[in-house]
Amino acid sequence: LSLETSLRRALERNEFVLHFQPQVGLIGEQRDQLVGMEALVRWQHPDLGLVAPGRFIPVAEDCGLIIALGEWVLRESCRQAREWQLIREAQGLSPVPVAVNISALQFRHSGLEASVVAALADSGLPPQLLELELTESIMMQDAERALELLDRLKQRGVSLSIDDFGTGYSSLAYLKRFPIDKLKIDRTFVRDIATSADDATIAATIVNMARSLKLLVLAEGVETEAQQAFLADLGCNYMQGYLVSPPVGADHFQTTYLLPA
Ligand code: G
Ligand code: G
Ligand code: MN
Ligand code: NA
Repeated sequence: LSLETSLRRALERNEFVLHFQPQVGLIGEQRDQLVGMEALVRWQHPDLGLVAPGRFIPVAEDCGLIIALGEWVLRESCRQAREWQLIREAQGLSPVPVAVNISALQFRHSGLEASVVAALADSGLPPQLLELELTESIMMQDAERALELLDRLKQRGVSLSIDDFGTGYSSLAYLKRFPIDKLKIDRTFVRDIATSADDATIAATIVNMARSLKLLVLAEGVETEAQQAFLADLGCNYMQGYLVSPPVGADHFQTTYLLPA
């Protein structure tokens, strides 16, 4: 059986699951507060166990199955975020937005806007609680078309962030024109931030640029308190990484992060 056929079957058999990774404030009143969560897909294989997305997302992208899988991820993210919004509301807690990764093919596919609209409408999730993560290369590949699509998505009320920022090629002119809300600093720049002058400078430059463009900025892959302290000093708004938590299953996420005792 080819991996492609297995993936197609896995979708039919509902074998995909979402894990969630918390995003936490670094500075000001939001310091140490849960500010968001990133949804990350896994394949719960009957024999192989939990399969990481690095193993099947590229294949799904190559064979076009990423469109159907991406729609499932969008729908399930919205459904789960809405369920959690209602649970937290009953406890007097504020809602937590969910961030969803959008692949290159999904972004080029003409059905993306309709998929987003349908996932929001069917779940009842307010658009303000959905964030779409795109990479620089996805946005810059056909920047004029991207600008139009991003403007339409933005008008529908969803927020937009640039994932893995700093690893791709960004036109600063477009960065200013795109209706982006947030930059996510790639974890390769975060890793040696406290020990490498070059990486410290890159991170500081991204944070300063984000501030002058009035964008929020999140650091990915934060694993140590030294990295956290360094990023807080730079004025970085949020962090995500193993220091807080790896991506975890929905039940664990709910009991540990959404409904703290
Ligand atoms: O979850 P993990 O850290 O193993 O993710 C590995 C890679 O898979 C990351 O680059 C992440 O962006 C990607 N990925 C995880 N979930 C999704 C998803 O739902 N859609 C897309 N397009 N990529 C995903
Ligand atoms: O490309 P994207 O940023 O969507 O990928 C998220 C990936 O980063 C997931 O595979 C997740 O497991 C991984 N990740 C999350 N936090 C950390 C971290 O602190 N360190 C490392 N090395 N990887 C992380
Ligand atoms: Mn991401
Ligand atoms: Na990333």
